Formats: sequence, C-alpha cells, structure tokens
Amino acid sequence: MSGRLLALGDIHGYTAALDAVVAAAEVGVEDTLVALGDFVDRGPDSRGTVQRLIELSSRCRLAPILGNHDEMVLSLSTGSGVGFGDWLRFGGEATLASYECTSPEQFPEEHLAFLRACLPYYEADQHFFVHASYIKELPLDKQPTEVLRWDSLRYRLPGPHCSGKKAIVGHTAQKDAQVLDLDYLKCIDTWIYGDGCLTLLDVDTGQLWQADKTGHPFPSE
Ligand SMILES: [Mn+2]
Repeated sequence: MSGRLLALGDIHGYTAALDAVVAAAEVGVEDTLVALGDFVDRGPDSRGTVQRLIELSSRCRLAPILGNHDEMVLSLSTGSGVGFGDWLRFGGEATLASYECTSPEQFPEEHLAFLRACLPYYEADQHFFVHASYIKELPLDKQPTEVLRWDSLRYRLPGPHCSGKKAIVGHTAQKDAQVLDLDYLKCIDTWIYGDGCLTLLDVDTGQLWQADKTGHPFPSE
C-alpha cells in the first residue's frame, strides 16, 4: 500500500488547528489518517470539526476512532439523558453552542452517523491505535471499551502490548505540549484545549506537524 500512515491527536472542536496541520502535512488520497478521537467538546467549533472530518473522508483514507467525548454525544443523542449534566461540565456546553441546539438529539443525522461509524481501534502492520489505553495481555478485539476510551495513562500506564505492535494513543493530555514517547507507546494528545497544540504524526518517520488553537504553527517562531 502506498501513502503514509498518519495519526491525529485529540481535536476537541479546534477546527482551525485541524485545517492547519492537514494543510501543512499535505494529506492526500493515498494517505491513511487515523484520527484518535475526541473530535467534540471543550473547543469552540465541534460542528465544524465533524464537518471537516466528513469532508476529509473523501480526500484521504480516514480511520476515525471514537473518543470518550464522542461516545457521550452519541449516547445522549438517543435521548437517554444519562450524564447530561456531567457532559455539559466536561465541554458539552461549547458543543451545544456550536450546533445551536439544546441536546445532541437535535444534531444533524449526517454528523451522528459519522460518529456511529467510528472505530473502537485501528490496527496496522507494526502499530495499533486507540483513543485512551489498553490492557497489555489482551488482543485488541477483546479490550474493554471502558479502557479503550476512558483510562488515563496517569492513572495506569500499560506496558508493551502482547502483539509486539507499538501503541499510538490520545486522551491523556500532555500538558508540556510534548509527545509522550516511551518507544512502545506514543501519546499525541498535546493539549490543544489548554496551552498546547494539535499534533499530526507521521508514524513511520516520526515527523510532526503541530498548530495552536488559532491554526498558527506551534511552537510559534
Ligand atoms: Mn478523551
């Protein structure tokens, strides 16, 4: 297969940063772009971010992974209402504002369908990709979704996975804005919703493209 294997950290509604790193890396139709999830919440433009990802799916080989924030939106979109208050506090308020809605039940069906089609994980020849974390002894198709989407590396750092493949993860915001590189695991959530940036990684070469909230190169010159 030609094209690069690229990984994109947690976007959280910062569409300008998404546009900037995709343009800088010149993402093209041959490239596989694994988006690690948490497309929505906290930032100002969740709606624009989801729209852009839908567009990107026809401009490259997009493999979107479901994050815990995306999961919250999906479960609230079915009208369950469970956890609505918590979701608002964890960034849902900004998401509602961007959609000009009072509940995820009212979000455009195309956007909800995109989130429903997101993957629990993505596996390549020498790497695998999850939103949050994994249990090192279990094959990927046996991982609990709680661990895949919610576990923090600060709470429990897994060792190398039994498959021998290297892990690329998001979710645990790196507040020094540096990619966490343990060789067997890279975490590329570089805290765009705080003082950090959005990171796009070429998995095979290690090249990084990074942008801040406004879409300017990070770190700024
Ligand atoms: Mn997350």
